[in-house]
Amino acid sequence: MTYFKFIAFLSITAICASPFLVFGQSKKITPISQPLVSHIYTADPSAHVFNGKIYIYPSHDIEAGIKENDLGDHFDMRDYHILSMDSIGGKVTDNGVALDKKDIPWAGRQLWAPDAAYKNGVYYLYFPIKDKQDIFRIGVATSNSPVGPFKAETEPIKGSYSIDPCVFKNSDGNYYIYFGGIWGGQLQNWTNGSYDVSATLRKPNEEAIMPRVAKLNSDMKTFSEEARNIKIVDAQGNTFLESNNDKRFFEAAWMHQFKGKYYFSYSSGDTHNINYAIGNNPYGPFTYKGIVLKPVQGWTNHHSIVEIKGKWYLFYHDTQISGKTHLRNVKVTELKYNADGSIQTIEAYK
Ligand code: FUB
Repeated sequence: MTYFKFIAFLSITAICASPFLVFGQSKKITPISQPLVSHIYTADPSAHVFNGKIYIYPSHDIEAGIKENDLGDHFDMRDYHILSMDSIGGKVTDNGVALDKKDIPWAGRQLWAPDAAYKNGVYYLYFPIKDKQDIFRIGVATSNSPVGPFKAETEPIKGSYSIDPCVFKNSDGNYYIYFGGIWGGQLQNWTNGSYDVSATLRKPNEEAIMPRVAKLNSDMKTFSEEARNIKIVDAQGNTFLESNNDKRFFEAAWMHQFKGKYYFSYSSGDTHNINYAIGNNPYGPFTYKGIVLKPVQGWTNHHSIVEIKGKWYLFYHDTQISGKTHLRNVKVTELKYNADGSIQTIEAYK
């Protein structure tokens, strides 16, 4: 499905009242969960539990007045607000501005989906933003509080590029950063660590573009290696083609561990499922297993998966409040595993 068809397909559902009409039919559907906050627009929720409290690191969507295009220029976000809550279903606090674009020395435009990590008394905020040459890089900022304010390093992380960082703490204490996003996220422009401004998307019969991973150094601010490609494979061990839109990677990487296995999840092709694939170590390969979350209202799909007090939760977003692709709202719902470790697919609407 092309970008424009997909927009049309999903924007029909973009009615802010709930329940809302679906696909132009008179049938009403009801979201399974409600926005966590409604006083600001929030998206791309990376959730963590630090010291027993839940923190959500989202993008802060704004109406920047920029016309929608295929490169996502209309997602012109300028700061981050971190949300916190004591328990699922409890009061959600907006902790104010944690990092502003004006305080990132190398920043150009578009603060996209962030993530956070904690080590030895320091909180690290990882964020993608275009540099002054309009190339997406990943930056890091630090704070002694999980809600900031964060102080950005003076340069982006060396060797970083593209968008959607996810920082994962392995059971052995090492940290890994996963990243990448196609189209507006510029991953198609990067081959062997070099940026090619003229690179195009892959052809349908070519191998799909792969997300990236790098181990972090103990300083949490530098890569210990050149970023590696992550192989997502089918049950026979074959990587996907560009035309495998419902299986291949698009953006929104997340990593979590469950019963000793590594679950790599991501938004797919141009179908925008949240898929998952399982591997035996942080680098993969990861074998495709299925869908965590079906496409949501709005064009993007982005998530995090976190264990909180013995239950697992999916944080995600849709456009329930605004009905507009670039003005999203974060949500949470319970995620369940089957006895064999597979994840029960979530439909965001009934
Ligand atoms: O929020 C901007 C971009 O939209 C994110 O980086 C993508 O994952 C998509 O959600």
